[in-house]
Order: sequence, then C-alpha cells, then structure tokens
Amino acid sequence: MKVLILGGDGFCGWPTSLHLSSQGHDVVIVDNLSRRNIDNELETSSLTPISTPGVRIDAWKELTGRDIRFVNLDVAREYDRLLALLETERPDAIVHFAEQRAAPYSMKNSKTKRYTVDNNTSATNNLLVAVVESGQDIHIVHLGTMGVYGYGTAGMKIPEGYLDITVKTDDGESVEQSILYPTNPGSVYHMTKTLDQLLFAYYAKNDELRITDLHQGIVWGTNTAETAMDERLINRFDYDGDYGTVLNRFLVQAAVGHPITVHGTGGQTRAFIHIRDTVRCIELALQNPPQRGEKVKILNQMTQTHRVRDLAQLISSLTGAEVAFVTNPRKEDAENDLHVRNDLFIDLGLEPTLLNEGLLLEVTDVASRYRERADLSRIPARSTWTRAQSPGVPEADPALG
Ligand code: NAD
Ligand code: USQ
Repeated sequence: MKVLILGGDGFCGWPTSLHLSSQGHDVVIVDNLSRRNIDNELETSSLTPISTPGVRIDAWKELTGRDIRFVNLDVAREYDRLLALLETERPDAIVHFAEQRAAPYSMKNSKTKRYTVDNNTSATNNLLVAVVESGQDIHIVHLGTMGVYGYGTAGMKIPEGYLDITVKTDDGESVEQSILYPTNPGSVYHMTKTLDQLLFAYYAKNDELRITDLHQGIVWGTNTAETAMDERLINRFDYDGDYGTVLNRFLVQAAVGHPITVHGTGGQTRAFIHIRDTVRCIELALQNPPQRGEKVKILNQMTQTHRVRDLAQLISSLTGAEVAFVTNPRKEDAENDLHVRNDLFIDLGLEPTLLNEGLLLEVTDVASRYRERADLSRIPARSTWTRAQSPGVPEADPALG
C-alpha cells in the first residue's frame, strides 16, 4: 500500500512510519514540525536526542535500503498543497496523527486553547474535504482517544464507539438504535477529538468515505524494533509537565531521582497501550478497512487499565523512587473505575504487550542513558485547568534544591 502518514515525525507517527515501511509499504511522511517548535516555545526537548527528519530518513535508507519521503506541510492551513499532494501521490490510505495532542498544553492559556481547536479541527476537516474533492477512495485511519468517552462508567464496559439504546416512541413502541457513545471530554484537547468524531460520522454518511477511528489509550514505552536499530532512528520521549504522559513520566522521574508526581490521590484509572502495540494496531487497521457506505469503524486501541497510584507504587518498589502526592492541576474525578472493551483488535490478532517489570526497566534504562539531558525544572505539571487548581509541584522541588 502507499500510505501517507500525517504527523509522521511525532511520538506515535515516527515508529508507525518505520514499521509500515519495514512491512513493505510505500510511506510518505507529512508533518509541519509544529511539535518540535512547541518544544522550543516551552524551552524543553525530548529526553532522547531525536534527529532531524532528513537524518532519520537517510539512516533508514542506509540501514534497510527502503525509501521514506518527507513533505513539510501544515494540514490545518495549507489545503491546496494537501489536495495537490493527494492528486500526485494517489495513496491507498492515510493515517492521521497530525494534531496537538497534549491536554495540559491545550489548557495552558487562551492562545493554546484556540490553537488546539483551530489546528485539530481544521486538520481533520481539511483532510476529509481534500479526500472528497480528490474523488479518490482513500481509507482514512485517525488516531482518536479513549478520553472522548470520559473515564466514568455506568457500571458497564465502555463499548467500541457505539452504544446500543432502546428508545420509547410516543406510541409506546420500543425502537432499537446504535448511537455514538455520549462524549464527556476532560480537556480542550480531548474535546477536539469529540468534534473529530462528528466530522467523521458526517463525511462517512454524506460522502461514503471509508474511515477508521482508533480510540487510543495512553501510550507508554519508547522504542520499537525499528527505532531501536540505530540512535539516529531513536523515538521522541516526552517527560515535561505538558507533553510527558503519566507512565513514561514516572519512569523518567525514577531514573533522574525526582519524586514520582502523583496528582491528587492517584485514584484516576486510565487505559494504556505500549508503543509496540500502537504500531501493530495501525497495521491491523490498515489491513481491515470498512466498506464504502459503512458507518465509521471505531476500535478501542488499548490493552490494559491501571490506577495512577498503583503505577507509582509499582515503579517505586522496582526502583526505590520516592512517591509525592502533589496538588492536582487538573479538574478531574479524584477516583474512577474504568472497564473497556477491546475485542475488535483482539479478534484481528493483536497479542497485547502487558505491563511487566522487564519492559518498565527497559524504559528506565533509556531514561537513565539520557538523564543528563533532563531539565528537572520542566518536570512538574504547571498548566492548571481553571484558576481554582494549582500546579503539581512536590513540596521539596528538586529543581529548586
Ligand atoms: P506528537 O505531538 O508527538 O505527534 C503529532 C505530530 O503531528 C507532530 O510531529 C506534529 O508536528 C504534527 N502536527 C501537528 N499538527 C500538524 C499540522 N497541522 N500539520 C502537519 N503536522 C502536524 O503526538 P503523538 O503522541 O505522536 O500523538 C499522535 C496522535 O495520537 C495524536 O492525534 C494524539 O491525539 C493521538 N494519541 C496519542 C496518545 C499518546 O499517549 N501519545 C494517546 C492517544 C492518542
Ligand atoms: N498524572 C499524574 N501525574 C503526572 C501526570 C499525569 O498523576 O505526573 C495523571 C493525570 O492527572 C491524569 C492521568 O495521570 O489523571 C493521565 O494523564 P496523562 O497526561 O498521562 O494523559 P492525558 O492527559 O489523558 O493524555 C494522554 C495523551 C493524549 C491521549 C490520552 C489518552 O497526551 O494525546 O489522547 O493520553 S486517554 O488518557 O485515554 O484519554
């Protein structure tokens, strides 16, 4: 297949591009490098020393003989170039990762809220309109989030996208319907993914586009078989208070001697997936597209759920790191249970990579190797959801000595 990877320079997009290329697909990365620019804006950087797209692609060619091309294009703002690209490349499929993906960054201030909504909804809408205008039957695979559902459950497992309901009509009859699971986003970022859902439902209905929406949990780990081949292929590893996600942050904190920052009571339960399973899921989604005229195919891309304080305690017991219960900068439930269906990927053949000591220590090893690059002052989460919350800074902040 020829596959365009929008956002292919990012944390999930880069390993996916390498994985699909290694499987023999013709890969074109499209990225405007906005994520690298946000690092500059926040005065932070990936813990791992990521190479430029040119060096990455040359190294891949040198090691495997395979070509990946790179196009610097803003999907949200350069519609004409995007359409022209579809017309010249005529891809079989497009994987869409190209969005601002950090909840804390989206909640920082009015500028980042507006940027996140403008960027994410325009990128998705531009892609959909361009596929319609191109007249091509391109399968779109989008990375959504488990956060579209919210994390509370009505005592049931969260289904994959749709909820079967029974409606009582005025005549007293019962009518069965399948509706999009009600959304309950917990940040401006998560809200953009609920807007994406509606865009997909509309274009699948009106234009019969073939769309798969993957509701992914929190990705952890850093390397895949391909990114581990050479340091020039190394994947991005975010640890700062805006972009670092919980499990990877805890592992870095343990490696650099920073207390593990549990927000509030740590009673939040979330869905997780290892980066190696992310790339495999995308391959499976590409191999199993919906038919034209079918509704959007929604799959929950997660393998396990964990409670935040349990993760902190597990890592503390493995590494001896101190656990700090800090003020929660987010407005979110202090405690929640979470049960999620993921039968669709399991039925397609996914063999889940489960949390285990070896894999946790593998990430800590990577973090230890690059610990000199960590800026401890960037670790605490300082973006607050409203003025009523406070930053999540441990009482004895190691950055302040
Ligand atoms: P990332 O920020 O590392 O990668 C996103 C990439 O998209 C970046 O390289 C960025 O430069 C690019 N991009 C953003 N806007 C663009 C635009 N307008 N035009 C062109 N390129 C643009 O994020 P990630 O962690 O790789 O996440 C990828 C996708 O997966 C996101 O949509 C995210 O919502 C979703 N997701 C991520 C996680 C996670 O834990 N990382 C979990 C669930 C879902
Ligand atoms: N948390 C801590 N301590 C920390 C960091 C986070 O206790 O140092 C807590 C948060 O308060 C939250 C939970 O851990 O309750 C998860 O936070 P996170 O930053 O790991 O995850 P989140 O903000 O939800 O976002 C990440 C990705 C996003 C993706 C989402 C999937 O950045 O792109 O959509 O995970 S999900 O969580 O399933 O919605």
